Amino acid sequence: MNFLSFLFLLSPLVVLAAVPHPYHSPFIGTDGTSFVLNGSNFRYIGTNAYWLPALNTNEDIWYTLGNISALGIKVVRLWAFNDVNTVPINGTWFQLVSNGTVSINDGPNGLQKLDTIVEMAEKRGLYVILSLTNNWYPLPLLPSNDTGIVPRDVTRGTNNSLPRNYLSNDYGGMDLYVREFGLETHDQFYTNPSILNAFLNFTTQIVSRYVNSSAILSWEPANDPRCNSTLLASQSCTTETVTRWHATVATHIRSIDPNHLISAGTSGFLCTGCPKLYPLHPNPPPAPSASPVPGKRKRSNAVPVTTEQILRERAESRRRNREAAKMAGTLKEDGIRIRGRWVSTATRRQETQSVGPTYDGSYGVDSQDILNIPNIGFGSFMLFPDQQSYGPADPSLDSYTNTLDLGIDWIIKQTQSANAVGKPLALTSFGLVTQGNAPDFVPFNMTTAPFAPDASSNTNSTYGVTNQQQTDAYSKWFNTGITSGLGGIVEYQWGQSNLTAETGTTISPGVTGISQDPRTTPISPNNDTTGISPNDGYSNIGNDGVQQVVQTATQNIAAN
Ligand SMILES: *[C@@H]1O[C@H](CO)[C@@H](O)[C@H](O)[C@H]1NC(C)=O
Ligand SMILES: *[C@@H]1O[C@H](CO)[C@@H](O)[C@H](O)[C@H]1NC(C)=O
Ligand SMILES: *[C@@H]1O[C@H](CO)[C@@H](O)[C@H](O)[C@H]1NC(C)=O
Ligand SMILES: *[C@@H]1O[C@H](CO)[C@@H](O)[C@H](O)[C@H]1NC(C)=O
Ligand SMILES: *[C@@H]1O[C@H](CO)[C@@H](O)[C@H](O)[C@H]1NC(C)=O
Ligand SMILES: *[C@@H]1O[C@H](CO)[C@@H](O)[C@H](O)[C@H]1NC(C)=O
Ligand SMILES: *[C@@H]1O[C@H](CO)[C@@H](O)[C@H](O)[C@H]1NC(C)=O
Ligand SMILES: *[C@@H]1O[C@H](CO)[C@@H](O)[C@H](O)[C@H]1NC(C)=O
Ligand SMILES: *[C@@H]1O[C@H](CO)[C@@H](O)[C@H](O)[C@H]1NC(C)=O
Ligand SMILES: *[C@@H]1O[C@H](CO)[C@@H](O)[C@H](O)[C@H]1NC(C)=O
Ligand SMILES: *[C@@H]1O[C@H](CO)[C@@H](O)[C@H](O)[C@H]1NC(C)=O
Ligand SMILES: CC(=O)N[C@H]1CO[C@H](CO)[C@@H](O)[C@@H]1O
Repeated sequence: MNFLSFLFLLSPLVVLAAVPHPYHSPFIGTDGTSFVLNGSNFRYIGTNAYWLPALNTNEDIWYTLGNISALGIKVVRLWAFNDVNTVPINGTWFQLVSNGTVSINDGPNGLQKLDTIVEMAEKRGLYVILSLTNNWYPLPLLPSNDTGIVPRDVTRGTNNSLPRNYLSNDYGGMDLYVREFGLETHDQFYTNPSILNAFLNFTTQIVSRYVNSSAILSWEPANDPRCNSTLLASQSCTTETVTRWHATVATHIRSIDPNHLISAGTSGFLCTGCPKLYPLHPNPPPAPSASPVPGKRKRSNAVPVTTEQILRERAESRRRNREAAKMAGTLKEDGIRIRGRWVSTATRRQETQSVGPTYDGSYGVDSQDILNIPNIGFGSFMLFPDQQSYGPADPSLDSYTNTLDLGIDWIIKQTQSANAVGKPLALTSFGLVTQGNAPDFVPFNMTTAPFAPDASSNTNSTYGVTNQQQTDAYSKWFNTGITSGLGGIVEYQWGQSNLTAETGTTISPGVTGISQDPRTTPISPNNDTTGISPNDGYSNIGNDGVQQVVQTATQNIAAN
């Protein structure tokens, strides 16, 4: 903002118009570690539906939002980016990034799709979290042919494929910019001036459309930003690279949009030993003396998560679990005996001495430092045990219990970290792959489904948890999040049936997963023209238990 426009903002009339009283604003704000809406604390259950802009009709968007809202869900997180390097014959696309130049599609199959979603969300009383780019855009793609559709090669060995936009990692993103600008490393997305200019330009186009919409909960600069992706990072990428980029993008968004929150879109990785660009104030200043919000939580005096704490708590929990297993007679010894004395294995010793990649900055992400950037309004984290380890497994526990417990511990540590910064926190996506979803499961960094029946990589025909285990895990994680004070909990992800299907588009007739090729599968014999939403392994469509748990969580979080 230049000095003149700064003065202009200070004139009383403009201040009234642009910055309503924080406690009676139509926009969601924050107060300490709480979200605030119109004078009250706002806590929400949400869902992810990255594919909403790829639906074929506006009615489909309207009904999907209606079904979401009918469960009591208040927030939907989705992709506000859809980058291509060749204009596709049909389907949605937002931005052409090609050979170092960019142009934006604001037509009916472009940003007008997003306009429709935002408008309909507002009518349905829903709020959206809009991500502006993605860390993940793995290749290869199959070659495009005369259909103009560039499919993903999903099932190894068969060349079975899915249409563009079916998978969450098929919407362009950082690696597409890097390639099309003729560069090489993933972190050049964060540091190259031409890419930064193009990305800020795109950001301006999106953000300026909805400055006055009350349906925007927040702008998320990127989904799951890290130093590495399919393209690897240069040696110079550190947590400071990623933190600095967030500060730049947040400053830019704030210069366009004074109304909406800007959130960190990270997976929540912390770095207990990293230097900080935004160190915590040793004595936090008193909270602003605005009129208190009813039911507002007191400012927490939480301290950041430390290496010592993680190691101590892991050792204590192992000891407790070991005792319990001994009592129950289920203890599985995993060490070796030396002269009659029990000694744990070398791996175990090593595991108990390092905090591991989720806490040591290996991914180039320090979510605490990013959260403490002044223009970042709230923190976010994710929980995907099928794709990420959240700590060493405890040998006294079975693998499902380990998954559950590590998830619970991750949620609690994240809350502690955000409390230390003094800002709200949301779990913006979490999921567990079920046996039913396993054939459709494509990890974020891959274009193939490792557990598809015909995948050459498929060595585990029973991969995934049961529906009941998924339901129980979601229930426990929701409850942990609610009792530990999360502002929002957003499941991954919504599944919607009865969508309008058209051959050659993201929603194709008769397609129920990757076992069929939507480009070639003929209209089903009864000429069914409906389809279901994309499934990258986490759709909640096949498990009614999860739908019920989500609904219960919407009631519990409101009552808490
Ligand atoms: C905001 O709260 C006031 C009372 O505190 C209420 O009259 C008004 O209807 C609320 N506005 C909205 C949009 O909910
Ligand atoms: C849910 O979606 C179906 C179509 O799949 C639609 O008929 C129904 O009206 C929707 N429900 C709501 C509450 O919008
Ligand atoms: C890419 O741009 C450069 C100059 O900016 C030009 O020389 C080159 O021909 C372009 N390549 C393609 C494939 O358009
Ligand atoms: C393009 O792909 C479709 C679907 O796989 C196939 O039917 C068609 O023959 C292909 N066209 C060419 C020219 O390869
Ligand atoms: C998309 O393109 C394919 C191939 O040209 C065509 O068969 C199909 O009808 C198109 N679908 C839409 C919705 O335009
Ligand atoms: C898969 O497609 C690629 C590229 O079109 C081709 O080279 C390869 O032979 C195909 N493999 C199979 C098993 O069809
Ligand atoms: C910014 O976006 C506009 C609109 O699409 C485009 O015309 C322009 O070339 C872009 N500029 C840069 C520097 O990317
Ligand atoms: C990730 O990025 C860092 C920093 O550049 C690098 O040292 C490391 O080797 C990368 N890790 C992987 C798995 O590529
Ligand atoms: C993707 O990530 C998984 C889990 O971290 C890893 O096992 C796999 O090798 C990765 N695949 C690629 C293609 O990077
Ligand atoms: C196969 O998957 C199941 C369920 O996720 C798991 O319990 C089992 O350990 C896996 N087996 C192998 C060999 O990976
Ligand atoms: C489905 O459509 C085809 C072609 O339009 C038609 O020949 C066939 O009779 C239809 N089948 C049914 C069951 O309606
Ligand atoms: C409202 C509606 O159309 N519901 C249908 C959605 O699809 C399922 C399964 O195909 C049908 O059973 C519903 O009747």
